[in-house]
Amino acid sequence: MQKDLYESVKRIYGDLGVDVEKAMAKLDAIHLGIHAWQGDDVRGFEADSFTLTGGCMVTGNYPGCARNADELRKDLDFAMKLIPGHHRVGLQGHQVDKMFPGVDRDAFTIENFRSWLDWAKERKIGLDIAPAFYGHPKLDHNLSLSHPDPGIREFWIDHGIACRKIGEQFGRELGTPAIVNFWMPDGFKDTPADRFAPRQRMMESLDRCFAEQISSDFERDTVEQKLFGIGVESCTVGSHEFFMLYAAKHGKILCFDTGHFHPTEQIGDKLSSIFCMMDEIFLHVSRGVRWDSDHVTVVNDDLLSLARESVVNGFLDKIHFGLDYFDASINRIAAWVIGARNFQKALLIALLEPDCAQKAEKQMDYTSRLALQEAAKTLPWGIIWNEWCERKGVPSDYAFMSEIKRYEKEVLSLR
Ligand code: RNT
Ligand code: ZN
Repeated sequence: MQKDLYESVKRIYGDLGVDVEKAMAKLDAIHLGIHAWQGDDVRGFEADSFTLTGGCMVTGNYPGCARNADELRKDLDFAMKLIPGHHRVGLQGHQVDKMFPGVDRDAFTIENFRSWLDWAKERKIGLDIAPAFYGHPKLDHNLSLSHPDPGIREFWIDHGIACRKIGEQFGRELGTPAIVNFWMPDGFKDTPADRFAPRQRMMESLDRCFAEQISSDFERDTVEQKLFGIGVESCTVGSHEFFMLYAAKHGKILCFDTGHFHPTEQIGDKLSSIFCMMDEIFLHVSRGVRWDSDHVTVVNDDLLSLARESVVNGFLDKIHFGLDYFDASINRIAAWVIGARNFQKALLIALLEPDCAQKAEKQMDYTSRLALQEAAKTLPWGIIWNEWCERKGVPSDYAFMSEIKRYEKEVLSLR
């Protein structure tokens, strides 16, 4: 049945000049960065477990949260069996698998992350890491790298440096450079009297974090902007302008979190501007809902436009795709799987787009362009998606939940 459907749909696309085999091969080559922090509610595994701060919030109390790095790896292994393709894993700087007495985040080394490295090596996957500038008592008045107290800044600068070195080691041993993503929650609930001084301090602190040159063969620094967070409504120190210019000036990679802009802003629209002047970006693929930036991605217009702009303009090899959302009100493994597969679907839809609307546009025939853009919406891409899942040996959209339910019963519910 699926085979017959596939052959017919292949012909439908073929008539429109679309090679479905090529589209699937391109999708094969896209490696997502699966964000480990969906599995532990961004708690990390330090000796003291601090509450999540910094304007991020994980709501929900679904049973089965990973309580240590072993459980988290087990969950990731399971989730990755249900996500077609070969992917990387992104860690937060407090998702250690080992703590040493008296060693805090400012002095973490690869020894705190050794079994992550062994795990990744065995599976031949890349690892990324992001310093965790939140969920720790040293985040004071919601300020880290921009704090007026040099002692507090020092602690966080050292954490940034520590994560870069851990990333370098990941890159060296895994043969693929680690992305080390800098996002700081620094900001103000109410109107600050001085917006300039914190930004200057943040800039100086970042310069210190990045002072040591690390080969880009092993480690890549990315900087992530944000508009606002919960409790940080009036001013974020690391705003979009701040980080866009910082990245451009210092040759860093800009990270766009798709939930970090005004709700009506389309991130897809930004890519073609950025790539006129930059060569590479990192994406935190997420879904903003009103004031919150971190919902599980669904196939909505924002996601479709982001995927389309990445594919149609030929930007795929310039973008590192990472996921970033956390929901504790549903099964956490399902959250990973649903969100990752949704982004892959959006990419596939883009890879299957016929070029007739573009041709109409070149003729200045905007009426036909609109008709053809709408026509593309009813193309039977779902059949190609099912075919790809089957070829990759993963269950279809209607089948993966039963596997997750089984794991929930056998593993998660016993935690
Ligand atoms: C927060 C940023 C950041 C975090 C992670 C947990 O709004 O998006 O990337 O999600 O550091
Ligand atoms: Zn993010």
